[in-house]
Amino acid sequence: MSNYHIKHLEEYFQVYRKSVRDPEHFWQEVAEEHFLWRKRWDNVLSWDFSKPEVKWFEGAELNITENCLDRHLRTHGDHTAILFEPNSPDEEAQHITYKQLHEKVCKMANVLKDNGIEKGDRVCIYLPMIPELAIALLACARIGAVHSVVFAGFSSKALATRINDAACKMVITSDGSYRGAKKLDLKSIVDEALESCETIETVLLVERTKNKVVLKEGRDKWLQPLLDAADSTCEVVTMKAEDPLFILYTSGSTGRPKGMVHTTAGYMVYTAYTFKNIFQYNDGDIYWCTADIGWITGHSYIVYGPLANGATTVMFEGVPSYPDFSRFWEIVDKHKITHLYTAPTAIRALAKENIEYVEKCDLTSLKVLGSVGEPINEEAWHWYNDNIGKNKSPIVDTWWQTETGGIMISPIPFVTPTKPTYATLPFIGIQPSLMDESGKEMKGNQVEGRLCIKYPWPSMARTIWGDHERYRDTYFSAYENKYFTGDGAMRDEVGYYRITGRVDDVIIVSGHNLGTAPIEDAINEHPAVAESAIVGFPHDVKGNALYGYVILKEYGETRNLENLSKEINQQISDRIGPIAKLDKIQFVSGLPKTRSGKIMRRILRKIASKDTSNLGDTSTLLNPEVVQEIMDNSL
Ligand code: 6R9
Repeated sequence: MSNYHIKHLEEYFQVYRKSVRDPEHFWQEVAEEHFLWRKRWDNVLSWDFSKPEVKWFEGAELNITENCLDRHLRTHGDHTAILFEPNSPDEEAQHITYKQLHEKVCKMANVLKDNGIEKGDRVCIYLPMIPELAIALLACARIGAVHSVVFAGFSSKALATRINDAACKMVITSDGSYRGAKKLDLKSIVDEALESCETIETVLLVERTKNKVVLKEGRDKWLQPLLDAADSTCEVVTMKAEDPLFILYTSGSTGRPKGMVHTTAGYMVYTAYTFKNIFQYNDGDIYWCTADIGWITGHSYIVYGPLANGATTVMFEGVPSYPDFSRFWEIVDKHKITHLYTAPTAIRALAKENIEYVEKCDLTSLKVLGSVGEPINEEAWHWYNDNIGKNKSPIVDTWWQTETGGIMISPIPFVTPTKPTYATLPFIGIQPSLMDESGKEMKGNQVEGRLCIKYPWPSMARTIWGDHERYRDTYFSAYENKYFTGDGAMRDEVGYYRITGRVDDVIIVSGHNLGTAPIEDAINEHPAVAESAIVGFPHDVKGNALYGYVILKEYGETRNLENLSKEINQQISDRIGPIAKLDKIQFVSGLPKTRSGKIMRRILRKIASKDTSNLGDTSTLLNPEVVQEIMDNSL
């Protein structure tokens, strides 16, 4: 029996049991039947969570682009691989076939090689959502270079930190980017970043907005002429199963971003297998994930997972509100989208607008809807289900993380009965467990605890770039022999999981993970600021918004506090990016602290959420009087 495509609930349970009883045998079968290998593995899995060390398909050799491109040429060469929808609806969409994509990737790979990029070198990609972004990832993968995509909304400082952390040799960027009515000047952000980066030898520039740019002699080159001159075939570099494929940064609870390292074989097998089943993708379907490739969702479910399955994957350059709030639904109508995978924050933003924006479009092509990035609230779930899915397209609420590489808990559409706000059942091969405060695993149903995973799965991150110890401390030290996710979850009476949110110092704003520490660091760098604390509070579109409590060096200072708030937000924007700006800033004389000097965020969170009826135990506070002051002046 082929386990590749699950079609009934009974089959899910059967395959799940098999995948848990004998994971090695199960994944070996999937790997054998559905992928192209240059050399077979010697060993399916070896692992030790105490080190932690995890190796899948050791000894195998392959190239992921051969699986995403070359092997489809014979059967799918003229099928659309990437369907590009530009920012402006007036600009024509592009249908790039597998044949064309293969050629474009080969050319780009040759340009990278001509510019000194070799296997193992790190290449930073800082591009808007244009086809060159996907092509750049694949070109790196083809020659074994490790790509490090930085979301093109990050500031120059954030970009520089990431370039330096991975010691990248090259940046691929563009003259600019379109975001709705705005035009952003990416090249000067890169120029500014590179003032503090020593490892970059070459900058390749895609022309997109025709912004005026200054080229730095000997470093910066326009990409197009190089592509035009490049050879259109490029032999793949054979990769070992555990060779790194990419680095992708995610926020942590300390200031430095964590460069999660994903390797080749396991990542390929798991993203391809999850894509096929969780979206029930069939030939001829048109699949659209609205994420940006700058995040893991875009890596796994715009690029690698869909292409490994020979699917048509849509890349959208723009935003849901441009030229108006009908844009998403117009794209669905125009391209006859069958699968729409988006985020709760987008759903909430669009649900607030006039329903006519939806109703004027024909959405009958839709078959499956997806949600990712944060818990989807009941109201948004129903709006999505009723108005977009018309009660016939199942919603897959997919829980996973940058660190997990692929979807971990999710319904399978038409297979798993859905339940609003529940990510439902673990995917094939995934063994979740809920832990109580004392570190004991909670057995049975109707329990709530901290979500861990107790057995390796193929696409898990293998380390943090340059800091394996931090990898161990962050994910494998809280509970012995388990991967700790940082999320809380409950398991209902039938074993369905509902993710309740982060239990650490990460706050999810509009689906973006933000660590409190880097934002506080950015605020504290302002000369007038002595100390600060950031908490999240509920926001009806963003899910959470940020509330900052700031102590000034001279409290009661006569400076204009409004201007100071603006300066603080500007500072955050410069250091991290506009996504991390604070919605509210309250100047306080002190912060509630424990005797050991720890800020009691629990109290600040309650005040920010206007939930002050029960602040819990404040007796351990060093300075309980400050709580009343903060409440009295709360915004
Ligand atoms: C894929 C992605 C990971 C964090 C994760 C959790 C939250 C993601 C969710 C969800 C509830 C879902 N999260 N999907 N919470 N339901 N369906 O988003 O990766 O950016 O690393 O974020 O996002 O808190 O721990 P990443």
